[in-house]
Amino acid sequence: MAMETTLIILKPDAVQRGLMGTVLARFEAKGLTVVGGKFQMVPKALAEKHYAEHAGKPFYDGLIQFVTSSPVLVLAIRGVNAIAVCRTLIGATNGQKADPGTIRGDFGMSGGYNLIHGSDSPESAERELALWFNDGELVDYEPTRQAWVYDPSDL
Ligand code: D4T
Repeated sequence: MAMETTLIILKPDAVQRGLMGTVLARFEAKGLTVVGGKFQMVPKALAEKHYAEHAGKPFYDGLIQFVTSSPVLVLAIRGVNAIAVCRTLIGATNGQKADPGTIRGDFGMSGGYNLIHGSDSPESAERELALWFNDGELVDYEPTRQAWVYDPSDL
């Protein structure tokens, strides 16, 4: 099993709705580790690079407007299979369809204002972490609780 790092963004609606702590608590309670974080406005060029695969789609312009409209909390989160585990915690794209118990299922009612982004593959995680974090900004450390999160054979 692979120790992975994934890129998570708490989007403007999560920040404006005061859900940063609630959402971050879910990742921490799961046993995942925050290894990077920054609170920022998103430059338009960065939003366009991040969402390049959606350029030209009907929702693209609104998506760029939304993510650049208000601050976001950008996180790098690490754990065994963290990319898939975080996607499971996040839930389906549209909050109305996302399962209860997921972040979008519990807090969201929209497809566009869907609270949170999580990398969808190892390739996306590598690309997105390099986009949002500079060299040296991720902190390599092992939380003391890790010994009680994983069976040694998981690692
Ligand atoms: P992200 O990438 O933000 O983690 O979301 P998803 O992985 O769940 O969804 P996605 O890549 O298909 O969409 C990216 C982003 O675009 C918004 N969106 C998407 C939208 O506003 N309308 C739409 O119809 C779709 C498909 C929401 C997330």
